[in-house]
Amino acid sequence: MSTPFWGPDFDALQQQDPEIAGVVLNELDRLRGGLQLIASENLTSPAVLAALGSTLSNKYAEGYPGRRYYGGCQVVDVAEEIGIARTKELFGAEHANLQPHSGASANLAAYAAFAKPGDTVLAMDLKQGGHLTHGSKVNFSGQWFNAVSYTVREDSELIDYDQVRDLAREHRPKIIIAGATAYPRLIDFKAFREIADEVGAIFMVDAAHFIGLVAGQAIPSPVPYADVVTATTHKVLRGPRGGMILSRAEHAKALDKAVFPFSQGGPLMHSVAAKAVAMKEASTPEYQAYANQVIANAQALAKSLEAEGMRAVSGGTDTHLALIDLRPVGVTGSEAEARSDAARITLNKNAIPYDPAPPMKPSGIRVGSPSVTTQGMVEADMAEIGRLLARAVKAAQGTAAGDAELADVAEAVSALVARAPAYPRP
Ligand code: DSN
Repeated sequence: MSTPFWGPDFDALQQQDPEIAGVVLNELDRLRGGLQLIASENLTSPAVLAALGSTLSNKYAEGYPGRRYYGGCQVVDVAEEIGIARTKELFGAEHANLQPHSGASANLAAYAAFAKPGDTVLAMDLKQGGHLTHGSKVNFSGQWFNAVSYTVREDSELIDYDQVRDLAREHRPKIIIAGATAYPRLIDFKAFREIADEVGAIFMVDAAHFIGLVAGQAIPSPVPYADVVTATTHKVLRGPRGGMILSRAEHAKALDKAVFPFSQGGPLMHSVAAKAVAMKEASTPEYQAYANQVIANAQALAKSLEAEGMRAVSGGTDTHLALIDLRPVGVTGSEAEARSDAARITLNKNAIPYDPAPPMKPSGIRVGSPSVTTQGMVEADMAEIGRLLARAVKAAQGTAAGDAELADVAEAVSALVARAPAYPRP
């Protein structure tokens, strides 16, 4: 290496643009000063951040390694080749594409590879834990495709596989999608595969939420069952914000073409390189221990909230997130989100299955353990977080007593995060 590293230079940013430098510092302070319980977020490593903040951001590299539409790609090719090899190895996948800019872009490409506008797709209802790209009417998936939705059972709040089979037989979808954003339980990929085979559908798994748990071998993998697995790289997996696609070799060409040139132009090579770094990190025994701890922590948090009178949807969790029904404590999800925010606990309001309340004032919250587990928290910390969160949720914000309680909880949160800080100071 003859050239010195020319990476993130925070002094230069502070000198040239103090306003944006201030935003960057304020966000770091926010992360350090509170608890991040948003199930889809995590705290990436300094190594991932270094790759993201590198000159690889400059390079146009439309195409794929060795087959680019620009000169000068010989260096970034190496990053993508390493990233693809690591990803295939980590997930035992025959093919990997690291270029999707996001999970939504990965899903768009997967649809494009296997279906034409007007075709039928079968996926989980957004209101019951699915995703916008699983057929919502406000999204391309619901406008360009005939989207049919399956639900969870009202009694168990688990996916109704009998209903999935019935709908598949009735509608003969081109693609059947498994995967969700607010489903706390394991998904039976074998059952989905059998249904897809019976009706001749492509089986796609949107593993964005749980792919990091698969990487850490903490839950079963969809890769042996699915034709295509789409995912994000920034959730439990703890990589840069972005998407990826895994598939069987037979679908490689169609998927690569659906990413570029069909739905994207130049890949974000700094992000592709950062994804490669994340795959290396996720291949270690330390990461496997992390993934298992993520689940143990989510379970401890759900238990603690239940002890405080709330209800965990489906009775608990097998993953990194829990969906909490707040009706037993008489608080809406929006109130809980605002109160938690005031107590420096960040989470999101969320609809629960068969929610009688409107989407902007749903009955629940979604909590997740990826970020706090990265900070080194364990079950005992999660029990404490549960107690603090319950105090915040129940505090009557806007009254003197409620606001004092929230200030008190915020102080306790500060003390807790001081013991296990995010991005500890050197
Ligand atoms: N918006 C993400 C989440 O929070 O689950 C999914 O894309």
